[in-house]
Amino acid sequence: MKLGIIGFPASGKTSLFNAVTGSTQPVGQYSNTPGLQLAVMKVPDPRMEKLRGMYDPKKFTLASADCQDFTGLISGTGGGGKEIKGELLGKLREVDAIVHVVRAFESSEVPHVLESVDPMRDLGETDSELLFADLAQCTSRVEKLRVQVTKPTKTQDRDKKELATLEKVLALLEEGKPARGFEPANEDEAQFVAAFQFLTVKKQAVVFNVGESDLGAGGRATELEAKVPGSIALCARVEMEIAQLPPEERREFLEAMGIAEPAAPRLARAAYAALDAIPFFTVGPDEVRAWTIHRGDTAVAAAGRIHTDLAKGFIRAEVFAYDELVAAGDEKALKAAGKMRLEGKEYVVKDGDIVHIRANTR
Ligand SMILES: Nc1nc2c(ncn2[C@@H]2O[C@H](COP(=O)(O)OP(=O)(O)O)[C@@H](O)[C@H]2O)c(=O)[nH]1
Ligand SMILES: [Mg+2]
Repeated sequence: MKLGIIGFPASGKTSLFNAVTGSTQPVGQYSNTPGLQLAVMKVPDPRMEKLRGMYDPKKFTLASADCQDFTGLISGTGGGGKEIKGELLGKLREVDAIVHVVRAFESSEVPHVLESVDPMRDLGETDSELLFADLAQCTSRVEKLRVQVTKPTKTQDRDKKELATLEKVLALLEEGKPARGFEPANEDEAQFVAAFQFLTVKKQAVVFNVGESDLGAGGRATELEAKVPGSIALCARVEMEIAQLPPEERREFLEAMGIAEPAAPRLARAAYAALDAIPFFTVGPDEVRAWTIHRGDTAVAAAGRIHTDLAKGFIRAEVFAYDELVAAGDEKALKAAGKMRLEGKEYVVKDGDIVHIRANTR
């Protein structure tokens, strides 16, 4: 899973990035040199801790997400350095989901490019910058195709279909509507749109960055979360400070700040929900590991996540639910109770399934 963190200058992108990846990138730099930082966010899951206790594995591997902190991509003023922006936009087109950081904290020390704090305005402004980027790219492709289809080339039929599809998307964008509103009429249209990697098709996890005094229940954080379904509100600066403490001191600090859960698991949950992604687990004395798939994926797709050979030689999957394992006490008791299931290729893997793939890998 690849996540791209975007938002206004000084909205708290790097603070959040540091908080969830444990990085120590400088924050509060107004140079705004366009660029990209990359680090891995481990996805904490209490179920994984429990499994670690049960299996005492040699290796313990949480699910992870690649996080990219985009600097200078969103200007907040509609403009921006065109060339580098193009390259950065290309990188953003490759992410699975956008983490959209929105400033909601007041601070006289941190200037705002629009000189006032207004989260809903900024949310809209950033979305329109994405829309303009899609509009520009789609327009230039459409113009190119319009010329190309007049020539008798080998790809003429395909080009015509692509043109017809993109013209429909372009009409939406020109009305100021995101490309996600486009409903493909057939598989071809769906593929053309997918290949284009429209930014306004991408799923977003919205993160409101509130001040430390806004964290209490019923305060600004709660209010903003209610305004945008699926969003989370947190204080990125505090989260970053906590992430930089020694692990054994974090719990106490979180409690003192009235934070029920740190940023990483919350952001991961929001991103999983946006992408309709779910975790499944593999267990054993060698390794306990969490994997990420899409909801609705089958056992053979899950096998493919682990290794392509396991998908190719798939025979069957031994499956039980995490909850059943905990209820039974251990794997032996679970098996004795007949709760271990044998499933075929078409079985749809559930959130929290523990899966063992039987495959012919010779
Ligand atoms: N008061 C306050 N300041 C914050 C908060 N989050 C970030 N900042 C400050 O805002 C400035 C910009 O933060 P940074 O993470 O670098 O933002 P970026 O430009 O979006 O990457 C820094 O000086 C941060 O310390 C917050 O929740 N409260
Ligand atoms: Mg930054």
